[in-house]
Amino acid sequence: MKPVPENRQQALVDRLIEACGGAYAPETRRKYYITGPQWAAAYEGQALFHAPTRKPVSFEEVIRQYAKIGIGHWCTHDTDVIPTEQLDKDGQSQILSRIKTALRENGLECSMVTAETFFNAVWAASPAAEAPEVREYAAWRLRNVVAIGHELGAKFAVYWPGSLGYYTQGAIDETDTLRWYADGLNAACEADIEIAKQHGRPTLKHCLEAKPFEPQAEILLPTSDAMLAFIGSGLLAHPEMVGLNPEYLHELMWGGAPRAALARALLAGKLWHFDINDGYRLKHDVDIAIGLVNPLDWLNVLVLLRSHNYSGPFNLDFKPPRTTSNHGVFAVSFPTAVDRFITLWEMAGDVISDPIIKEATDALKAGGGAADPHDAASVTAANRELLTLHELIGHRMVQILIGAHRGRTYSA
Ligand code: 3MF
Ligand code: MG
Ligand code: MG
Repeated sequence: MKPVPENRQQALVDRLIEACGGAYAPETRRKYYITGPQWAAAYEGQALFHAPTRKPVSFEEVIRQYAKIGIGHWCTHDTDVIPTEQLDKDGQSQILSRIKTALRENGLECSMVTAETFFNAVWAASPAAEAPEVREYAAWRLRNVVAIGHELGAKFAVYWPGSLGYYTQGAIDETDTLRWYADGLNAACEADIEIAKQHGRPTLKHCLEAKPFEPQAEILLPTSDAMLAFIGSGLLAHPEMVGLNPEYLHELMWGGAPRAALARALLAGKLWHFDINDGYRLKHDVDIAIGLVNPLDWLNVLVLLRSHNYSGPFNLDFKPPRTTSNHGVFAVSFPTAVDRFITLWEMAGDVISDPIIKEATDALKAGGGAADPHDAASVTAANRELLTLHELIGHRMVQILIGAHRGRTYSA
């Protein structure tokens, strides 16, 4: 092939993505509770070792492009859109009114707001630092995020306490830090109760998001399970207002099974919001888009969520790779992420209604009917053949994933 001149590359990408087929119409995509973060689309490719590879994108452009793709909800950190020094000032109200205009003109809703408590230098020692003025600043930021949420019509507030930890052990007392962190969340919930009353709206659902490492060396609430224990610790004034926003990759990062972590959150009644992406076990936060690494695991996750009627948002918290251009972010990255999600969600429906999986599962639950349930040998023998069905179910899941259940034949 001859070199492809720069001015023909976008057309090539557009033609090939069209040729891939399988794209859903924007109206179909909008039927799913999919939310698009400002920060994901505006990510310029920078990181600790990386310079940006893309140009900045305004929130107006992100909202317009999400509308075109069929992503019906938008979410943001306070400082993605409002410069830190303008928070709770005139600049904030002006930006909020521009956001509301952009959302209205494009038929999008703001689903969630989140506080940036990890980027600014003020969080060097976390939002629950020893110095009371840092904690007062954090409480003020959280209260302001709640106010922004109500102003924009959001239903959820998310908190990722990425700087709640340390680089060197022994410098802080973890129990103090956790108490102080709870004080910040309590301030957010108290403010929410007041502001919700003024607006005649329900209070927000406050969702904690855990990540096991990054950016600190040690994180005090590293997993969704740690977050559940924290919610139940007695430190929160309104534990009923606080739930979870697990992130798929964050659970994989510590070596856990995302599906099992989600099951524990479901049992606790705290699975309220879900960040969807992909990546590798026991690696850093690569934020690859859903289904590009672990489609079978993702199918399993969605079977669990469909079986338990999860009805919260699916938040596209991934990062378009640095190799993707500004054009590619909206031409390839977001539409294909959405379409893989929808495909896997629909396949999860196929799994749940698959007669083979259903019969196998029912048989396993019926058991073999041991003559003496207090005799190990008799119980073991009664189930010996049935238990082969576990592997059969695994095989069937793969068949459904690759379409082989429809009777694919190969020339061999
Ligand atoms: C970091 C994350 C965050 C959180 C966000 C919402 C930048 O790994 O996942 O995204 O999702 O701060 O609270
Ligand atoms: Mg993440
Ligand atoms: Mg996240």
